[in-house]
Amino acid sequence: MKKENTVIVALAVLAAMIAATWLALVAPGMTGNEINMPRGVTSQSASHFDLHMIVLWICVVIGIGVFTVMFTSIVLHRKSRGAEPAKFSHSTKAEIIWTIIPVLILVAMAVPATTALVRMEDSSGAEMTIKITGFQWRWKYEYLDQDISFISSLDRTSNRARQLNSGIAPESVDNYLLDVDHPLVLPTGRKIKFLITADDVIHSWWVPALGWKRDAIPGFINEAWTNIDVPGTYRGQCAELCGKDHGFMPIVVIALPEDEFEAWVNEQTAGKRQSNEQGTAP
Ligand SMILES: [Cu+2]
Repeated sequence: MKKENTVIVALAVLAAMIAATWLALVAPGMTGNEINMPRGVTSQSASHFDLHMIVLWICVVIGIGVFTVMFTSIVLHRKSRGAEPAKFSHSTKAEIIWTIIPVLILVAMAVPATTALVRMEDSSGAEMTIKITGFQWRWKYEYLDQDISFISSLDRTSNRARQLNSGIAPESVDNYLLDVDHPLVLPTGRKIKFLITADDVIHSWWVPALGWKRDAIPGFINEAWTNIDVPGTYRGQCAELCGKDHGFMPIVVIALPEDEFEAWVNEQTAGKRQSNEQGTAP
């Protein structure tokens, strides 16, 4: 086998691998058909995205290297070209190399991963706390510092449209199955701690833009936190199969700037104060 041939085939395979990777990972982003995970709107989601990209590119480089060697070998050292297989069965040197290199790669990836994980678990210094309880098939939100609580269920329009023979085309409903009657309203720029639990079966509270999901387990309280950077409406769903209406318990988070959030809190508590003064239940 001529050495130049090996180099030419290896370069051709390498170019094909890089082109395929570019088409799969980079090109979709340029055409707006991104297949990557979203960057989210919190510092946590940004660090998870960066971590994901670091690991992805490490895997891509390894994949390109491995497939280049593999396809080059398949093409150049095939039986029809008269290639003779090597006769050795063990190589201590090769075994040491293919053990040490992956270990080093794994250790290098574990450092940023562990840092992100430790940060994710650290809800200290939170400025407000919200208790989230999953029910079949709705969410209850309790603002422990503001004395506000409400149940958030699938919005009426989606709920009507989803009924058998409703006569309402799901396509005609805005945010079909992704809207709720009472969204969770949160302030931006504030560290918010969540206490997540469930009342009946296991649910999972998941809003992709926040960068994490947490199981809601009866009898357990799971902690999580967020600090939203960008005001907006963020949607999510229950992410743990929890029964027949699992697909009908969406989550909507509305992130408001600090002053608008305070106004919302005042509005909620004013209604409560008024009904207390009138001697009626809130
Ligand atoms: Cu569920």
